[in-house]
Amino acid sequence: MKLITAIVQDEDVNRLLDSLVEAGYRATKVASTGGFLRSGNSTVIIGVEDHLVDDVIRIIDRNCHTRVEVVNPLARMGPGEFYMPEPVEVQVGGAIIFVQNVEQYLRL
Ligand code: 2BA
Repeated sequence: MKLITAIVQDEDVNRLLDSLVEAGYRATKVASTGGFLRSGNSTVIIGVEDHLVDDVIRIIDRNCHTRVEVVNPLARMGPGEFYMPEPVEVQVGGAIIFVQNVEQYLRL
């Protein structure tokens, strides 16, 4: 068995959960925050048999889209002094996916 952890954008998560449930998968959504942008994203955890991993990844791929975010970095000039450099574009993924082996899966 594998544990798939997918970090996706909030805009995509409900559609993704609908598609997963419709296809018969069990999934858990956890609210999360990206370390770089410090804005909300969603982490979806899905436990599946090994042979179903590719199908789940296909469903994630179909439902999660890459977007460009414009961020305004705040740069420090000296103690207490800041300036606003040009906004920069950051491409935020469709999804970041980790696949890990599961030692035990218990439903009590
Ligand atoms: P954030 O950390 O908020 O990152 C948002 C986007 O900013 C990233 O998109 C990437 O394009 C850019 N970025 C992140 N760190 C950067 C850095 N040190 N320098 C320059 N640009 C940087 P994605 O790569 O698609 O990641 C989307 C979200 O997935 C991330 O949000 C984070 O929450 C998660 N993530 C990505 N890679 C991860 C990893 N190796 N481990 C844990 N979480 C990860």
